[in-house]
Amino acid sequence: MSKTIQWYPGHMAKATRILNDDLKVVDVVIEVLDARLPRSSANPVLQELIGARPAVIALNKSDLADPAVTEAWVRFFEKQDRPAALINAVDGKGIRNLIQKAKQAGAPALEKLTRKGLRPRPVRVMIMGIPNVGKSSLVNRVVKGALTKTGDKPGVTRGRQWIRVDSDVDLLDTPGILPPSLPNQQSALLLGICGAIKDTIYDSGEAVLELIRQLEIRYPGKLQQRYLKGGAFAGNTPEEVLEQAARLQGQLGKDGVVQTENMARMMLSDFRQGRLGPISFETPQES
Ligand SMILES: Nc1nc2c(ncn2[C@@H]2O[C@H](COP(=O)(O)OP(=O)(O)OP(=O)(O)O)[C@@H](O)[C@H]2O)c(=O)[nH]1
Ligand SMILES: [Mg+2]
Repeated sequence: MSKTIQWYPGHMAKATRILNDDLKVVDVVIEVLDARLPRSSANPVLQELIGARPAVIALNKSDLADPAVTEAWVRFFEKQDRPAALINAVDGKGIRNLIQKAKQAGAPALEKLTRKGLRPRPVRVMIMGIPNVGKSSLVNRVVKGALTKTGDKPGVTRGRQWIRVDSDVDLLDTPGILPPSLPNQQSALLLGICGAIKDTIYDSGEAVLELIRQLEIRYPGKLQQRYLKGGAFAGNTPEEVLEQAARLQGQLGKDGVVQTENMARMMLSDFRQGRLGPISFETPQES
């Protein structure tokens, strides 16, 4: 794609400044990553803000990611002394473990307070991450109430609110922040496919071709199984695969012309609903 993706809205710059202020009273940061994209869903701007503060990584949407790959990511981060936990913010899997790790990470800061003779208080945990990775879902799941607004569109959370979880933990949800620029076009498309960038901002035609390219490399046979009943694709290029899938799925216009746009929408939607099975786009081994 030759056109530059213009996707850094002004509110993100403002939100970044607010985050920086809020961070001053925070003991621990939980950085929420998309388990399917732990590299591309990490925001270097947030990492810079977090600095040397204790942090725990939450690999969310683990239900949509390849379990073996997610496990490998947890080991990868922990080897770098970065505590990590795989979670599912919707059904609650792994959240107890995550909060436990956050408490552990915050313990030294609280001990310091007691040594100074100050009263013990809950550990203050800030949830950070790019849009749509499931920060609010995580907070909701932890407090088991619908106190925070969640949505299936990136950029739903704008305000800030501390939530007392129990006598040990306070949580702060934050709005999703994207870095002002992405390392490369592929990362941008994968973030679009996984829902972190608004549909209107990236080229969904390019995105579906990238999805096909990735699946053919990482999970050969998956697309054939779903759209070709196990048969082989006649073509090799992503464009050919898309066109053949459209034909075989009966995506034809009145004049019999294949409707690849419909097929593209269907594939993206199938992927996002997890109907193509668990998929990871990034592994710790690849640099
Ligand atoms: N399958 C699956 N979906 C999830 C999971 N966590 C969150 N979601 C979905 O992802 C979408 C975004 O969730 P939110 O919690 O609103 O994400 P957010 O990070 O708060 O987004 P912003 O506030 O816009 O930055 C919603 O449709 C959630 O239901 C998960 O673990 N698995
Ligand atoms: Mg939110």
